[in-house]
Amino acid sequence: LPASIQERVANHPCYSQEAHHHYARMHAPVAPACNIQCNFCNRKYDCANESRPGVVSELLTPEEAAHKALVIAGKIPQMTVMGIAGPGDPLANPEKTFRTFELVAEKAPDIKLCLSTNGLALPDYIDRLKALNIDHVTLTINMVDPEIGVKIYPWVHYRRKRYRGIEGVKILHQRQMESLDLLREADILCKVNSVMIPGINDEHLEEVNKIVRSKGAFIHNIMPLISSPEHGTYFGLNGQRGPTTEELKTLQDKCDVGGMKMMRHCRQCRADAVGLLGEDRSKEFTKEAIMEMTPEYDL
Ligand code: CLF
Ligand code: SF4
Repeated sequence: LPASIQERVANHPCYSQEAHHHYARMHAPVAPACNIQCNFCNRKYDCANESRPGVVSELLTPEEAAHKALVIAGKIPQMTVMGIAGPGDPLANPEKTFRTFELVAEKAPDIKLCLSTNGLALPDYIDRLKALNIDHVTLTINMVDPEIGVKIYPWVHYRRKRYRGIEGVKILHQRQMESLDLLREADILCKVNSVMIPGINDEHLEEVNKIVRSKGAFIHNIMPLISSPEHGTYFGLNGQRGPTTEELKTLQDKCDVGGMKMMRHCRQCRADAVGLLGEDRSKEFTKEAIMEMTPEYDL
């Protein structure tokens, strides 16, 4: 990696395999709404854009989230990144998401801001992301072929209208491709997450990998579908299984052909995760606990 890029990822635990041993992140669960429907999602739980589906996060207001970030920055000095990753899609909740980023940028400018989104709304907000100096954006891209997308997305809500079936998927696909281009042009480091769904997109993800690589993505994170019937997702109820560890690794190896890094250390964090990847300290930092530690911050 060129030194200039090395420097930009050196303390981001998701963008650098090395960094994840030393640096922590926190998620601000401020974004409940979503603008699409995924067949692996049950809206009561966290978004699979990033977060472990099937866990409920405690929603925060932007002020509560910024307060929490300041408290945690004091308690966990290795906490270098605050990400917004759910529980829905952050850019389907633009007021809450941007208010949180703005408060943290103002009060704690050293914390890196990070965003994870399905990309549908991103082209509308690229200028605001740039203005906030956001250097890390994750797009969840599960297909580059709408015929495959219809098996994953029953509908898409775009500009006040709901589009079902292929019509909606085409809009999502076009906006995701545009988002990749805009992020590259803005020189924002883009991570692509893809959920591997056996029998649906498993054989297609190599193609997704090629396209996102050609569009300048920095790193590709292929994550296994987690679908258990008790979470009541469409896929779970219809017996859709997730990939085995072996299947996942085989696909990641096939995609690991140079030109773009493959992420292999993702822990599919909760939307309210706190700590090193794989370490879950969210219970230590509930709203109540935070108030006990430091009741007030001048936000
Ligand atoms: Fe959070 Fe995501 Fe930013 Fe990381 S998580 S918004 S890029 S700061 Fe990381 Fe967690 Fe995997 Fe995400 S291990 S789920 S890739
Ligand atoms: Fe659910 Fe996330 Fe998909 Fe929205 S983008 S439907 S919150 S998994």
